[in-house]
Amino acid sequence: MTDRRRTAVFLSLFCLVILYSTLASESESHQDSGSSDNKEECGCKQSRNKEDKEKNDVTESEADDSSHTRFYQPKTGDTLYPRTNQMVYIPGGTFTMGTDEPVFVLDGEGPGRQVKVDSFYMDKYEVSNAEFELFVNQTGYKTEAESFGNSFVMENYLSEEVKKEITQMAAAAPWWLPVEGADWRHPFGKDSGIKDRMDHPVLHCSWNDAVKYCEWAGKRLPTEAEFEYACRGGLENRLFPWGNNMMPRGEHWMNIWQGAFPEKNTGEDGYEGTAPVTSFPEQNKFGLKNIIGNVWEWTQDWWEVKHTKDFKDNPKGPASGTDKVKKGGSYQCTKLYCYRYRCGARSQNTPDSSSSNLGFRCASSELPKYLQTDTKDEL
Ligand SMILES: [Ca+2]
Ligand SMILES: [Ca+2]
Repeated sequence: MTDRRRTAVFLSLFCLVILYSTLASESESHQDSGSSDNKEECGCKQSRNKEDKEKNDVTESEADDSSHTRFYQPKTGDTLYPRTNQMVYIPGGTFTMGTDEPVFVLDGEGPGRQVKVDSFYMDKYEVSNAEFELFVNQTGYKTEAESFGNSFVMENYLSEEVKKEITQMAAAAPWWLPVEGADWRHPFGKDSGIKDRMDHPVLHCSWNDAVKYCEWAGKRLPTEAEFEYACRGGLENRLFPWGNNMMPRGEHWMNIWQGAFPEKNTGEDGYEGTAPVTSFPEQNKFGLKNIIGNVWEWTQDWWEVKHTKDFKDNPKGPASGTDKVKKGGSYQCTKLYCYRYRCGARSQNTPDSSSSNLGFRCASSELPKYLQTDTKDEL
């Protein structure tokens, strides 16, 4: 147990303007091509167990095209909160997974390779506290963070009282702290709660917890290929689900970090922490929300970084490993630190690890009966 819980870290005057712009661009490109090592600086790799290319060809208008979206509304039943367990239909196809222009080479973002994915269903939203509470109330499930008695939280979100009790930290990412009593009901330590954040994504769920929840919901975790296919929304070689412009029409379409990380989060996108799972526009034609940003999301696959360009049919990743793949980046990611709120980006954690910026959503090959409009089944 001790070993498993090891804390594992951006015309002369005219010519001058052009020259400056070029230098700035090269500087930015140099920063982007930095090593994978700065992932710890947003906590992307941190776990309990171990310590641009923005092009002008904006295609965000396609994100308004919801004609391909088939939306499934569950029965509401006697729940205290509006249900957010709806699924959308993702028609199968072949796409370019990964990229030949990796930002973080050591993450295994490349090469771009042709991958076929069968049609499937995907949760429209990240799993919320309200949905997870239904699961716990029905099953009595205890999460791994609750069993361990602690989980990782970024220092900025802790009260002074909680910070006083911290006795250890990870050298590579000192702003990530193992907090006693942090779990899904107490996301920022024992003096915090979820009463006012029932529509926010559930936090501090390990991969193992996520699997149990999805099983209860008659679903499963998406494979990495399914997640990336759903994220890309039918667009080829784009950074974001809607295209390459980080702020389409000058608007924020995802919950990330604005300001100098980790000192200052200006919250210009409306949220310094997590956002409700229903917030922000649908990010692509599949109707998915927060598929990038807000919280990282677990996938089924074991982590590996070496990929071939060989065609793959519904890949499920390696047969075994030590870490699981997570996708989408989080509210703690900035471009200079953890530029991983891109569909082709990826990171990893051990399956028993949990933190305050990691959640999940479920997928399914078949639509659960209780989500079908012609049934009275409820969940
Ligand atoms: Ca934000
Ligand atoms: Ca997300």
